[in-house]
Amino acid sequence: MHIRLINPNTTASMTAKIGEAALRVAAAGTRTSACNPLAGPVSIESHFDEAISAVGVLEEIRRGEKENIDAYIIACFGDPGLLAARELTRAPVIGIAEAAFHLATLISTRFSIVTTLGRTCIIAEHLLQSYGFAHHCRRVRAAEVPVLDLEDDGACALERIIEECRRARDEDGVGAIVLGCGGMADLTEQIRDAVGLPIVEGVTAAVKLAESLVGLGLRTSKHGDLAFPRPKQFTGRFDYLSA
Ligand code: 2AL
Repeated sequence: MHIRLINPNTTASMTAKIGEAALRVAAAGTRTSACNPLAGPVSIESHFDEAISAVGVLEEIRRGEKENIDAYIIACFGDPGLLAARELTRAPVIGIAEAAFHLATLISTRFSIVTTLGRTCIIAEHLLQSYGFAHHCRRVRAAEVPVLDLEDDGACALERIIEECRRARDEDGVGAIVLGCGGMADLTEQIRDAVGLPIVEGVTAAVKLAESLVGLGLRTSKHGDLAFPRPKQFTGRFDYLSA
């Protein structure tokens, strides 16, 4: 099976890191590949960034459909474009936030999220509400680390994330912590060792869920709202999407 990880931002070093994290947990016989859109924001840390990045995600799904991809992962914690992506393919499409939420509920009764900037907390809170996980999450916390600081060894990002995870452990009464950014995919073990709680990381969670769905022959339902979009004309610079 071939799992395609789509990093919705355009930072190639983060895409490579996401690809390496996927490779580390993929089963023998699972092929993984990682890509990012050519155009879009270098990091996603606002509603605006998310909206623009979603177009790039959908273009990557359309490209993947010519390559017989078996499952897609949207590797940004806002899961940008998730439902629209599901409309474009029969392959399972998994967002890293939803993957992490699902796995966290299986190993703890309550979890907290530690994400990047405070302004992105609302994005995770909206997802918890819309996915039905709000009661499982005690608190969404921010380490106040800009996303691209995760690409900069000198930025002390790891230390700040560990500090915030320790506060979650000591103050929130949670059994597990969910990491709130795809760019944290290489930090899981170090954070777990420093904090002493299970740390659920979305990229790796999504790979194992994708393998499960493909292995079980479960594909995106085309019955109802996730059916392929009705063919129609698109005008202007979206003309290439016209049927
Ligand atoms: C993210 C993420 O996962 N990738 C990105 O660019 N922004 N999410 C976040 N909360 O910072």
